[in-house]
Amino acid sequence: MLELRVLLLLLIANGAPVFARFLMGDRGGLPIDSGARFKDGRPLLGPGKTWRGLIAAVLISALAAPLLGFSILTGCAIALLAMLGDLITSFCKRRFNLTPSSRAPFLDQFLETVLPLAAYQDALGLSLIQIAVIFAGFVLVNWGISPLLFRLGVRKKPY
Ligand code: CTP
Ligand code: MG
Ligand code: K
Repeated sequence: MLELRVLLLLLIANGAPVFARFLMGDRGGLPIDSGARFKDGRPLLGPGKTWRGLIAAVLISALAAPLLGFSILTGCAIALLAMLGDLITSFCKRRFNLTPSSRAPFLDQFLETVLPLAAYQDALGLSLIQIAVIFAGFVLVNWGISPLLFRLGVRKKPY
């Protein structure tokens, strides 16, 4: 089922940075914004956006993609677009004065799923309804498993 395969790829791409931090710890994750601040004085992106997370997303998605019936290239591109969406989200959260790692329901999940889906809509043959279903599934899975991953020590926040 296409929707399920795409949903799994997006969960893997967006989950990879969290697992990379869990496995390797807080040290060693070089912030993408190098600690820079925007003209409003707040972090450009924040310390939660690291090169390690971005690289982990691309590498793990490249490995997972063929298992889900996608090419390695598609896996890399979907992961890169998901990470781009995630970075844009963090940039916007900081501009809205939301502190790093704060909870922003739906906003936290929106661009990291919808940006890659919109870019790959034609290539994957997805309808707008299917994109909405995948986004809803992504939000539901996050709500379902984030508290569990928090209790297991994988996530730093229960969301
Ligand atoms: N992460 C990372 N590199 C990335 C994205 C995420 O290392 N490019 C790791 C960080 O440890 C981050 C965690 O995954 O704290 C959870 O990611 P996310 O929820 O996207 O970031 P937040 O910490 O919540 O930051 P923000 O408020 O900017 O969304
Ligand atoms: Mg978060
Ligand atoms: K996010």
